[in-house]
Amino acid sequence: MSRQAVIFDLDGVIVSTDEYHYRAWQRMADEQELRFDRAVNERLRGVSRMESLAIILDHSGVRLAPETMAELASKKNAWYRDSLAQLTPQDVLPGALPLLSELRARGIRQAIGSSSKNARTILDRIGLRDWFDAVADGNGIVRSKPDPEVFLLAARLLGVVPETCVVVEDAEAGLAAARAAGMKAVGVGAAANSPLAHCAAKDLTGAALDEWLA
Ligand code: B16
Ligand code: MG
Repeated sequence: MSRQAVIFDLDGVIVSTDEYHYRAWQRMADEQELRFDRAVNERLRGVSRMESLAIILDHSGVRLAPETMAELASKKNAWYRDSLAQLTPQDVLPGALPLLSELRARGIRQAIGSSSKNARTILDRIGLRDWFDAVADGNGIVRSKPDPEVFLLAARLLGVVPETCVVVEDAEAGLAAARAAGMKAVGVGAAANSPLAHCAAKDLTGAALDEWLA
């Protein structure tokens, strides 16, 4: 199988915004007197905003009307977006730029496959927008990871068949989505030890590109 594209998850792979997500959810939880901690936050990795809120509410055994949930999610997002203003190109995770450069030199197409509706803002803040031939994100999909929709959208935007794609992910949900899309799944960071990963690395500096593209 000749690999034609690599699809990168964004948060946790190219840039680390988990701490910003964590602080914004914590603020919302404190205001609403909900139980929340870093262990619960870990479960939100790669999960959409509304599904994240549902997990947080469920953890406290709370049920809310859809309109109230929409208000809370939008408040959290406003706090989160305020913190994105701090992001700069310095926040690109180690190994990302050399890897993108090497892939481009090898003629491999590259895309973003992110659950985030803020993906384009983040790419602009960190100055990497022009490195990607396609951006598939939370705005273009109905079902988020572990559904394969975002990665299948990325393949379609790139004009390649899913079986020729490699996905790089830091979330279990993302690895499951990659497999469901028929793609090779590379686990990095928090997902490096996942049984769902076809291959793994602690971060992008440890990319064994020949193995990833095999
Ligand atoms: P937003 P990824 C995901 O991004 C994050 O990992 C996850 O924590 C977040 O809830 C989700 O995006 C939605 O983000 O609220 O910005 O739309 O890892 O898929 O790039
Ligand atoms: Mg991620």
